[in-house]
Amino acid sequence: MAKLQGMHRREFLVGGAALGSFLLTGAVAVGQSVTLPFANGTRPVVAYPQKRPLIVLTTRPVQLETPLSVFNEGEFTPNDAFFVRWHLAGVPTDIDAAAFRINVHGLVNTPLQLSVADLKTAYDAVEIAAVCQCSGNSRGYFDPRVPGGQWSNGAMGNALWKGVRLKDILAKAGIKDGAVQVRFNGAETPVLPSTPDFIKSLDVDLATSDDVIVAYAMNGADLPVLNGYPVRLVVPGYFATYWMKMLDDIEVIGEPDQNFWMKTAYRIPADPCGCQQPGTTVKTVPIGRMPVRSFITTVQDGDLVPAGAALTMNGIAFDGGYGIDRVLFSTDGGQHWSQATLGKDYGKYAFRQWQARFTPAARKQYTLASLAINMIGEAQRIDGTVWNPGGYLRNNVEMVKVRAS
Ligand SMILES: Nc1nc2c(c(=O)[nH]1)N[C@H]1C(S)=C(S)[C@@H](COP(=O)(O)O)O[C@H]1N2
Ligand SMILES: [Mo]
Repeated sequence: MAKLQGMHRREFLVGGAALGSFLLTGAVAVGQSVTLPFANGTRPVVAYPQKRPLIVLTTRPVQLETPLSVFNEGEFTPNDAFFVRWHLAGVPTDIDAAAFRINVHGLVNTPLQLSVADLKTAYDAVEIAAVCQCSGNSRGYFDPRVPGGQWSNGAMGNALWKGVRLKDILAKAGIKDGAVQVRFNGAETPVLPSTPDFIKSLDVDLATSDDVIVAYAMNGADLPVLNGYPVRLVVPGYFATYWMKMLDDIEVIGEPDQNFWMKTAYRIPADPCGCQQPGTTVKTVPIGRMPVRSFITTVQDGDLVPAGAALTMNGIAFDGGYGIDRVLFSTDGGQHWSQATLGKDYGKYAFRQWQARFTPAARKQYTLASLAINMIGEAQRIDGTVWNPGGYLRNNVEMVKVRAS
C-alpha cells in the first residue's frame, strides 16, 4: 500500500510569521505559519507551555487550534495538542493546586470548600471519554462570513476525563428547594473591568445527571494549565462553552441565569435546524448538544495522492451523546456511498474512528466525503449548510478534493 505524506499542502510551513508579545511567558515562536482554506486563513504556529506547536488564532486571550493531522494519530487527542480557547486574557499561570478550592454555595444546605485532594479521596472516581468541541468550531467556513474566532475544524478534541460526578458534590452540599440552575465560574479574570466575567450555567436536571463530572485528569495526566488545571467541568455531549476550566465556583441558583454568556452570547436559533436567514432576527435558546459530524483525517482538501494504489482512508465521527451507528464514505462527491468500517467503541461521547478503502484508479480529481449517522438516525446535513450569526452548529458533509497523479 502506498504511504501518504504526513505533511499536507494546507499545513506547509510558509515561514517567518511576525509575532507580538505574549501574556503567557514561555511561548516559543517557531517562525512558521499555516494557511487555512478560507480568506484571511494564515496563522502563526507556536508552542505554548505544555503544548506542541499549534495554530494560533489569538494571543490575548490565547486561542490555539489543533492541526487536523493530529486526529489521524488516534481516537484520543494528546494533551499537548489539545486546542485552547479562553475568553478573558487574565489566565493565571501559577495555579497552586494544593491551595486551590472549589467554592460550592448558593441554594445548598451545606456550603463546601473542596480541595483537589478532597475530590480525589472523598468521592468515587469516574472516567469518561468525551469530545470537547467549541461552539464556533469550523466558523471560518460560514458563508456569509460571521464575526468571532475564525476556526477551521480543529477547535475540538477527544480525551479520557477522570474526576468525580458533579451530582455527588451537589448531594453532599444538599440542594435546597427552589433550585433551578447551577452556575459555574473559573479562576481567570477579565483584564478590563467592563468585560463580563465568563460564567456559565446548566439546568439542575442536566447538572445532576450521571455523566457530568468535575475532572482533575485528562488522558491519564494532570490537565494542562491552558485546558483548565487543576479541575474543569466536563459536560459530555454538550458544546464546550459549558466545560468550565479552572473551576473554582459552583453556585446553585433559584432562577435562570441572566448573565451575558447565557442571555446574550452562545445562543442559537430556537428552531430545530438552528438556522436563520442572514439579516433576520429570530427567537434564540442557549446552545446545547452537538450535532453529528465526521471528518476524513488521512487527507485534506488539496492533497495529492498516488494514482493506482489502494489507500486506506481514516476518519473520526462523533455526536451529542447518542453514539455513532454508521459512517458512509464517497469518492464522487456524494453520488455513491459505501459503508466504512468502525473502529473501537470508547463510548457514546467519544471520537469513533472509521476506515474506508480508496483506490484512485485514474489520474484526476476525486471529491471524498464522509457521512455519519448516529444511533437515533440523525445524519449529517448533505443539502446545504447551517447558517446563523454565531457561526455555530456546522455539521454538513465536508467535501475533500484530492488529485491523483
Ligand atoms: N474558565 C473558563 N472556562 C472555559 C472557557 C473560558 O473562557 N474560561 N471557555 C469555554 C469554551 S467556549 C471552550 S470552547 C472550552 C475550550 O476548552 P479547551 O481550552 O480546554 O479546549 O472551554 C470552555 N471553558
Ligand atoms: Mo467555545
